[in-house]
Amino acid sequence: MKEWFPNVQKIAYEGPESDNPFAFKHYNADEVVMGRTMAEHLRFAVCYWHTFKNLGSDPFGGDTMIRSYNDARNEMKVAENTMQAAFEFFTKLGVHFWCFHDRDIAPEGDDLAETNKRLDKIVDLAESLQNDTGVKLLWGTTNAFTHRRFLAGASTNPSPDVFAYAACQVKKAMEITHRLGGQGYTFWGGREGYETLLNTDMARELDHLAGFLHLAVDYKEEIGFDGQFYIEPKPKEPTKHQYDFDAGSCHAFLQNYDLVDHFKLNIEANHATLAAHTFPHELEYAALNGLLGSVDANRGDMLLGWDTDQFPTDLYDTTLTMYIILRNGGFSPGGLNFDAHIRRQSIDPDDLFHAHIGGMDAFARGLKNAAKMIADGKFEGAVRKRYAGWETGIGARIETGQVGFADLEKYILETGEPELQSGRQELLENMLNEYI
Ligand code: XUL
Ligand code: CO
Repeated sequence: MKEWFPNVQKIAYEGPESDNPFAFKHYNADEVVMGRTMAEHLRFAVCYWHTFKNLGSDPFGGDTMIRSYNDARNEMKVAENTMQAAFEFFTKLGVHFWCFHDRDIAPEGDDLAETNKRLDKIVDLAESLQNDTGVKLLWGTTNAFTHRRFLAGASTNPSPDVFAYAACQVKKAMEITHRLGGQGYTFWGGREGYETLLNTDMARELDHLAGFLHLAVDYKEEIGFDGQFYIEPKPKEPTKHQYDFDAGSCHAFLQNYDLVDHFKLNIEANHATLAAHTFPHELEYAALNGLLGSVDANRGDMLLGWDTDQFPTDLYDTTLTMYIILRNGGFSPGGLNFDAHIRRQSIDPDDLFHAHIGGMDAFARGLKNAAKMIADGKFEGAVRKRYAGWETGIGARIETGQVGFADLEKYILETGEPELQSGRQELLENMLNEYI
């Protein structure tokens, strides 16, 4: 069989002393950390759209990357070659999962029937490659935002015909995800949002979005798909205001529309920072509301205000991410999907390997750091100490609902000015540096 990445062999773990750029220095798939292997904890996935379909174009210029699998005369041949190349890449990298949008893997035909036929053909190939390699589908999704029919959104489009078209697409994408044994299905809001309230009936659009998701929940049941549904928050881009703004607004929306039992969140690092939150903030909020599902691992750029989708290399982020995930029992059936693309000037296929190796090593270090932080218990101890006042006396009586305002007034009149304690932020930050 043709090799699409002949320069690169299977990536092995060689340890921190290695200077081989095509080896892992920290990610050792079978190494056990806190009772599970690194592979079981981290559940890395490669995303199809950035890794194989993003060829470096930006708003100012076209593609910069030349790939042998794109060099075929017809679009379906390109799609087949790309799928072969993708599974070679997954296998050489040693990731166990992948993620895709329907339109990443097969080009649209002249009408929906032809488009679906093309998808089925490529899914046949994907299924046999999954069987040959053991690589599994973390989640599937729909691209209902690139085609011009979706210029004003999919389920929130003012046109019911566009709503119906999007439904057909999600129906089919759920079917193929199910067929490929997908462990989840993601709804990212695409163009579900608005540019100006002057032309937008927000109440109606939100009702339609919820109605659409209820139809998806019904269809999930109908076809017996038992994967996890995810909503992926993002505050802006492509619309000025995306309805799934952040974890908090998604939570409120899911509660309002009686959907909260059917969804978890897929938290993306760069979407968190676009919402002016930190990535750990979004993870923690999701976790404490039972919504921590999966992660789109990437990072933004402090100096650029858009979704740069860079590969994650920040050890503070990976450490704090894994600290939250480990303390919440891990994230199966979710995982760490590299929703990231290499920079426009990184034009070689080798760069795809460097990027993923770096991201996997960064998360492996984050995992080990977090495991050590948990074992040492220093941070947990500091937080426990800070809130110790709630364990006994007046604190316990407030928490258990035994006192009213009048009781609290009496208490303060008796005890006087509250005693204050330091937040010790600098000390805790110094302590964190010792783990990085
Ligand atoms: C867009 C984004 C998407 C979703 C899948 O910003 O993150 O790639 O992850 O549709
Ligand atoms: Co994403």
